Amino acid sequence: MRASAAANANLAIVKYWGKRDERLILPMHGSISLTLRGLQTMTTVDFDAGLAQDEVRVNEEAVTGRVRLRVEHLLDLVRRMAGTGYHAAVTSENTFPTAAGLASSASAFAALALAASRAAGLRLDGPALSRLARQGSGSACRSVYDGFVEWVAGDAADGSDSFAVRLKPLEHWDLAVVIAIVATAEKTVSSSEGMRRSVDTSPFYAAWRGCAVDDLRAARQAIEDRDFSAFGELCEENALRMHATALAARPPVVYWTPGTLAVLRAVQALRQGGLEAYASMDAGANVHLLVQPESVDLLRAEISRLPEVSQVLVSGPGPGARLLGKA
Ligand code: 2P0
Repeated sequence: MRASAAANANLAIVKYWGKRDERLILPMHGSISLTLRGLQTMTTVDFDAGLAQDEVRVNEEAVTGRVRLRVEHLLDLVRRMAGTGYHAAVTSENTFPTAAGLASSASAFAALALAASRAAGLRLDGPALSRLARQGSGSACRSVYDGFVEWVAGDAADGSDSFAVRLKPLEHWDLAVVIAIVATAEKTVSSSEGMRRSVDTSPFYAAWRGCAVDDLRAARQAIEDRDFSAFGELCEENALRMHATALAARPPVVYWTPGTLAVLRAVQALRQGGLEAYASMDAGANVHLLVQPESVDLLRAEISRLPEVSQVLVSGPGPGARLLGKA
């Protein structure tokens, strides 16, 4: 009862920010993302009658606390579906560049959902796999698919209609994502806490939710048309509005560092000079830059020059969750 799977991180273009149900991880609104090439988690799950409890190791270290509880919760869901009581040994490795501060719960829980369900003998279809991954971490439901992906919020109380669908495969549009690393420390406010505070206390939350719904329609159209200017502008605006909503919470949720602003300013200046690139920040300080492939080298050189930037990575549309073979 053993299987291995891999999945990749994703960059939200229309961001998921706020839950309507914390236990089932149901979002307030839909979101759209791009699955990212190269930023990958590989996970092996082994259900073993000889284990007295679940064992979870990430990058060769035993995992404790909140992450471990979430992994156990996902394993419990799989055990219930498969009708087994066995505990599991889970080993997971990220191929993210070390110390880049980019660990992703999306790639981790998408890979875990696929490996655990297969190891338990289940063959879940796309929606069922995406629903399972969602219950580990919301954004993981999108990493089940390659390319351009939408998490449909759904409205059922049990979450049965809240899962991701693929809008377009990765071959649809050859975009590049340049990632500027400006901070490698763990963030002080988890995204779950940041969302909770934003929903409960930010006076801008209702406006954010309205923007997100409008942005979904515009993003689908920009993807369909491969309209880079429309897509990039929307991506940057959506990210800034999410952060504005979080900044207005009580106490405020501040993910940016001086390096974040340095990159934002540089991108604005480059745009004025004719290099079209657009910025996006998730619940952290690092900046993802959308750019067309022909401009990657120039953008990379310009961003690498900033003293606040410790590392620059280049990615683009990447694959969905996949099995690595059943041992
Ligand atoms: C997103 N983020 O759409 C948004 C944008 C961060 C900013 O999804 O609590 O780790 O596990 O559902 O998925 C990060 O939050 O949160 C996230 P949980 P998750 O990608």
